[in-house]
Amino acid sequence: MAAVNSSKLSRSKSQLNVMSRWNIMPYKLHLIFTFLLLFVSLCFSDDDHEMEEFLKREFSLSKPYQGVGSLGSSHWELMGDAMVTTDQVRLTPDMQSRQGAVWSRIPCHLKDWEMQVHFKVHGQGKKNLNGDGLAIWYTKERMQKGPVFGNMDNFTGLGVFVDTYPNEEKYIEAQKKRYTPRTQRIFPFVIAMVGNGTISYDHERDGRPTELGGCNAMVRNQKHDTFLFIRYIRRRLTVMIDIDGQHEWRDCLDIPGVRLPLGYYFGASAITGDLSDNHDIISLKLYQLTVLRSKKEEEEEEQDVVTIPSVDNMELLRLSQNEEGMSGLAIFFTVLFSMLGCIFLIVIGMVVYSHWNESRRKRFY
Ligand SMILES: *[C@@H]1O[C@H](CO)[C@@H](O)[C@H](O)[C@H]1NC(C)=O
Ligand SMILES: *[C@@H]1O[C@H](CO)[C@@H](O)[C@H](O)[C@H]1NC(C)=O
Ligand SMILES: [Ca+2]
Repeated sequence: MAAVNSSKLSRSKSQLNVMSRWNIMPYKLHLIFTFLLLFVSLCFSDDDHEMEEFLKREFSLSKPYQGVGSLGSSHWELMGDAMVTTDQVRLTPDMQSRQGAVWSRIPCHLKDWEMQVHFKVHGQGKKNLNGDGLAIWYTKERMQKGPVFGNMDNFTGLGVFVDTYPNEEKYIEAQKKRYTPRTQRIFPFVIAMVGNGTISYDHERDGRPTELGGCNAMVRNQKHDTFLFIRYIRRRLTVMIDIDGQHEWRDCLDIPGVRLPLGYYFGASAITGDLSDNHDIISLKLYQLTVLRSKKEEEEEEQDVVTIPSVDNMELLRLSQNEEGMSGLAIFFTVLFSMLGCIFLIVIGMVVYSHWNESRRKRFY
């Protein structure tokens, strides 16, 4: 109320007053800004540790993609069917049997980082008549063609896949087997995988045997922007998505004990088969995260240098994922059977009541 009154007042007063109002504005703005910053930093801070982030241009790819794809003059190199336009790096067009990639030329030696991926998957195909998806990489190898979303199999490092086609579901359906709720997934589905050079990605099963975790993500043919965040702090891998146009991050997976060596390459790749889509990268932004470490932590990391990617307690991880699936199934059946039970009791009750009613009427007549 007071604010409205004062603004009316100032409008009726002299130029000088208006001037002084303008002098106050920046101060207010400043206050608001400080609060916003505080709020944002609170939201983004990693538990009890302070954290700062710096955009690293040499590991980032954004408009106008200066020099990308031309010889040697950029930090990024194109491969296969990938093409640069004014608005995006198109990894594949919406055509069959294409594959393309964009790879950083510089190995990354940052310990803690976050990759923010602005991407777009779109095409003419109807739902589930599109494919196959795109991948974001942090690997030892670069510029290799192959079956894993346009990259080589048995890769060494981290892959985060936006899988847009349910191969396993179609495969099981083709064998005329029933697809059970436990295994049912809604596609597109995002998963993460860590390879050590000898682990194969199982394309027919959408990578389930080797996945660290995942989530569904309706990213296809969206009018708003879609983002993927891959954060790696203190050997903890977190993947988040922002795909609803609400500028909110949604957790996708969060796994501690992910050991990734330094000096690997960032990249993005995509593939189409019989089914296709445009797979576009609009930007890749890499932030260095400066995480305060205690002396002890630093010493431990120096003694325990990672040379081969691995994930601690991978067996436990897989077990807990299966249990999660089972308990979901258990809940489903519990609810189903209790509902059936209720309906059964109600029907019995109605039958008994109507019999009792009839026999009572018969007694009267
Ligand atoms: C890679 O991982 C597999 C499965 O965890 C393991 O059997 C194999 O020994 C690992 N290879 C290397 C080189 O560490
Ligand atoms: C990947 O590794 C598996 C098992 O180690 C092996 O059977 C397969 O031939 C390898 N594939 C490629 C393309 O190297
Ligand atoms: Ca798939």
